[in-house]
Amino acid sequence: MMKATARAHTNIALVKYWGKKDPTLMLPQTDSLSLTLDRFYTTTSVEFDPTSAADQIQIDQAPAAPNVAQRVSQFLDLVRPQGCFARVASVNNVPMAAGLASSASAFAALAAAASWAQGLHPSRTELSRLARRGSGSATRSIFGGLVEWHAGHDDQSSFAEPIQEHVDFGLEMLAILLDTRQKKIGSRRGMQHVVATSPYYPTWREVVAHDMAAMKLAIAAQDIDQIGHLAQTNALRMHALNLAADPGFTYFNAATLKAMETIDHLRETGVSCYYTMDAGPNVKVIYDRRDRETILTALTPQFGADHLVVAKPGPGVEKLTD
Ligand code: 2P0
Repeated sequence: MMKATARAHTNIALVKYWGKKDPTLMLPQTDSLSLTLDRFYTTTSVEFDPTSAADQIQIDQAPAAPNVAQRVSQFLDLVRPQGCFARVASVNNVPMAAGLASSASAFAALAAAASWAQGLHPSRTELSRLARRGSGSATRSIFGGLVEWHAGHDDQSSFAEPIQEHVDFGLEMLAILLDTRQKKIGSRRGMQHVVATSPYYPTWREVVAHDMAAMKLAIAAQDIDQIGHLAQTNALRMHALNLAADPGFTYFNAATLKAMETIDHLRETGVSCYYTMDAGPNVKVIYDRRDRETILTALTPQFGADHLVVAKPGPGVEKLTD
């Protein structure tokens, strides 16, 4: 039976990946560092069928769009047994309309399921390198907790490894789900445009080198205030690259700016909380779990309880039994 099912959780970067140096091998310009979350994940089954004439790819119980199916098939070409097509069924567990659906959990789960379905036993480092070929951020979703992706210089040297797989202090993240109707520039296109046209790109590389070192020190010290401060500054500098591109663009909308202002204000009143944003308008809040109720109480009147999702550090990729 050439079938396996894998589950992988999404991750949010505290030091962002934003640019490739090799789009074919998917080598990033810089290292990055993330937190894997328990709340958002993808479950994917892969079954190789020697009698099948084409890949069949289902996402959330519907046939995948042609461009998505092509991306999955091209990824499977890296690992499939010679000339053998696959049935793929993938389900995303993310809150409705969250805009948090992530290629990170999707390609991490696909890399594992496609390998395990053939009876292969790759190391997690090998799985991380394989997941990278599907989507950069998937490199990190093979592991749980706090994870570092080494940029590397070739296929062999670009992989993630855990810094602290079981986070033993109070670090937590809360997603503020905002209006996701805004037309979005895909990450791949956004970062490529920034590398090509943003005059701040050389400075960004220096920023990341500094932030990686400082973030690892803050994690070792379990200093959530410093982790949050570094993550917020790093996120703002990533988004500054976009504003400074030619033409400039942004993932923020009015609600994003309002949420940023609310978090900054809450912090000024003495609650340690910080924000980070990715390739979309949603805002993620970084804080110590002991402040969770205070923060939820402060945010609920403005955003509504339905739009606030608490996430804890989550696990690495897992094999599910069918
Ligand atoms: C990150 N993001 O480090 C950054 C921060 C979004 C903003 O990685 O082209 O879907 O597949 O490598 O991984 C999102 O980009 O892009 C991302 P590809 P990916 O999490």
